[in-house]
Amino acid sequence: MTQKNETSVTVLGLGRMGQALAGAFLKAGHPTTVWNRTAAKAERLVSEGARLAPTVGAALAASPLIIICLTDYPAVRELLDASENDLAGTTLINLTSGDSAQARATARWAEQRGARYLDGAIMAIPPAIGTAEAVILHSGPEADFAAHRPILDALGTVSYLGADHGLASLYDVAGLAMMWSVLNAWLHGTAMLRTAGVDAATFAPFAAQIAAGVAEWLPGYAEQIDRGSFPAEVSTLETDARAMAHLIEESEAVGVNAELPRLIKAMADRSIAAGHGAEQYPVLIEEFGTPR
Ligand code: FVH
Repeated sequence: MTQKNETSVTVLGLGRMGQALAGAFLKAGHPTTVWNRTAAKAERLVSEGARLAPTVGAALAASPLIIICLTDYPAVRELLDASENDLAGTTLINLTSGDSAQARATARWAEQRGARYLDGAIMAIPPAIGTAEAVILHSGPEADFAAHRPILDALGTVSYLGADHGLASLYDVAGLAMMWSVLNAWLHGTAMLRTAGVDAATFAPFAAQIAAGVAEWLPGYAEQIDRGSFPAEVSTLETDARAMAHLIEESEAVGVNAELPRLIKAMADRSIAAGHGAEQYPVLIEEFGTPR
């Protein structure tokens, strides 16, 4: 069994991501114990020097730091609930994707079992793990993050967000909102241009330029949101709503899906009806912050 020294680490879950995580720890020279429900997935890692634990209990006992990366939180809880280990002195870092409520509930469970707990979110694909490109977010007690940071650094660009265990998951889904919104806008524009014979590859560099330009507006717009004041420095929401109407009309005219711009226009119209037409676009934060 792996010697339980300060730099040893256990990885529970050897799917695509878990294998990449364990591989990065091995490459950085950390004694690494692994466990997976389907043991065959450990073969390559064992050939690279990992120790395969025969049971979850043995895997938990092997290292002071346990990295968990399974399909989802119910799988994590099912696995950990079945273990009878004394987890005092053990830090669990759960890098499984989920939502903030699941992260907080798992933190409470871990604390009741005497374990230290950090939640995490991986914003990278498996081949990027172990490189600076891999962004890995953590939240929970800062002292626990600081204590294990030297080991976590083997995984990529790691960062700490705050004491609330739910923060890493919240940032994760906020990042997904960004990613899909940008991609959906590009797909919408591409669908329109294709009706005029312009292919996706021709539009892509123009679209990238627009996305980069819009990204530059974010710090100034963020200031407005944090101040709660939206003076129309460059445009009003009413002006933007007219442009949204053009987008809807053009989409309908060329025969592409107009649902997305209709949804955004409906939000702008509600905001204008509430008296915000002369303010600047980020005033829509009120609409985005209202459950519907
Ligand atoms: N792969 C990616 O690009 C993304 C990038 C962003 C973050 N995600 C999240 O990482 C978690 C794991 O994802 P994955 O890609 O490794 O997923 P799989 O290859 O499907 O492996 C799943 C592992 O979970 C094990 N497992 C599932 N259910 C159970 C259970 N009830 N008890 C024990 N283990 C369980 C599964 O075991 P096996 O099927 O091999 O026996 C795999 O080890 C995920 O949250 C992503 O959202 C990855």
